[in-house]
Amino acid sequence: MKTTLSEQLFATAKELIPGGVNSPVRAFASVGLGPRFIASASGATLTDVDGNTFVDYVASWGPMILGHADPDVLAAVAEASARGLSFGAPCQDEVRMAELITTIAPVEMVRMVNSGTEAVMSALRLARGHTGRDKILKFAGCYHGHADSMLVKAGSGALTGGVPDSAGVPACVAADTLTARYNDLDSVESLLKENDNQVAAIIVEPVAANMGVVPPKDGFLEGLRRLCDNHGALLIFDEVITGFRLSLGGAQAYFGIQADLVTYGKIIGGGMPVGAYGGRKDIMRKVAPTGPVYQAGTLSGNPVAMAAGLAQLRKLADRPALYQELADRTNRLAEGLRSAAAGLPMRVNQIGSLCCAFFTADPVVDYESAKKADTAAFAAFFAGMLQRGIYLAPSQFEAMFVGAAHSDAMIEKTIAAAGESLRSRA
Ligand code: KE4
Repeated sequence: MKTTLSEQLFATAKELIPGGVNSPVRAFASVGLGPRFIASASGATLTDVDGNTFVDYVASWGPMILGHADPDVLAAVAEASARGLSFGAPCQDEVRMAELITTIAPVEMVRMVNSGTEAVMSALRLARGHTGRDKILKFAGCYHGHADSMLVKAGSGALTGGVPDSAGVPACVAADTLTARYNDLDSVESLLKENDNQVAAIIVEPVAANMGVVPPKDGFLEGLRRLCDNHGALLIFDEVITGFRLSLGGAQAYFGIQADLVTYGKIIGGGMPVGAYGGRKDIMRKVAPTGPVYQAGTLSGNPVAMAAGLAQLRKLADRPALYQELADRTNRLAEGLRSAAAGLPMRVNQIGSLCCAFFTADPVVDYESAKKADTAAFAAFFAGMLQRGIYLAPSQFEAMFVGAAHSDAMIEKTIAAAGESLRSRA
């Protein structure tokens, strides 16, 4: 496989951009390869600058649920762009976006921002402002973006790099972040009791997808709801990944649990930089300019980004059956990977259109069990799949994202490539 131009671009990039990338996990460091620089994408296919094509399971880390270069999304972006790129004033599509999100998802009010990180940091500040409390409880291995208080036992790229805590986070900030064990309600209750009346909120990925994919055990989310109510803390669902992916109403609708605040990103931008936070009106009204919690953004609600997000969300809202189709297709993928790995230490977790192959013989139910995965074995698998035209996330601790553009033939090609990759190593 020719990789000349990617290698040349990476060499130049490393002189000008930290690690040659604008987001760490893209550097392929944990899989010991150089990244492929992508020239174009369409449907579920990526084409790199050397002309190699891949079936793409990164999907821009989740946004591209309809597939890359969706014609309706592109048309909406072109039409909006022709009317100007940014006004710094309210526009009609911001109202349409708020109407659509509050109609299809269980939130009463929403504020648009520019990334999932910004959505999370704003929701945390709002929770603290609303409750008058300082501490936040998160879960080891969950990733909520790179706001200081969230880079404590974080997942995703922070975990991939083997550094779940980050330099530069003041001890006084980290001290207000409590870390519990995912799927372990006792660890949550003991922290709430030890920090009685000090915890503003529990923030959780309702499906953990940044330590690989780890679904909630039965009763876990319900238990968090009960513990928050009993201790006067808010429940924040970080739905940057699960929002509009697990179901049209996200994890709240999928599991039937009402959070107090929810964060969104990825899918709601249709590929453009968009985040959002929302929830109960009595809480959201505390956000400036109607309340004392300040949050702002030059490009928040950008008209072109709104047009892209609206086009994607409208197509999803018009096609509710897609979610079962994606779940069925992802289930077939998961079963195929399990068969391909027969006899090898591999556990495949799957829920909805999210899937992850862990190189471990034991069940993966939290950060501790996820960390037991053999990352060297994953790296070898990743390389074998890449060679066979399958583009996975370059980390054991990320998800495979299945979307509408993944055909049955692509799923079967992926399963066959997995069998060959695993046998070539065995
Ligand atoms: P962004 O700031 O990257 O838009 O969103 C941060 C974020 C918040 N919450 C959850 C649950 C997330 O998964 C993310 C970001 N996800 C990672 C992939 N696991 C983004 C990829 C990257 O960092 O390059």
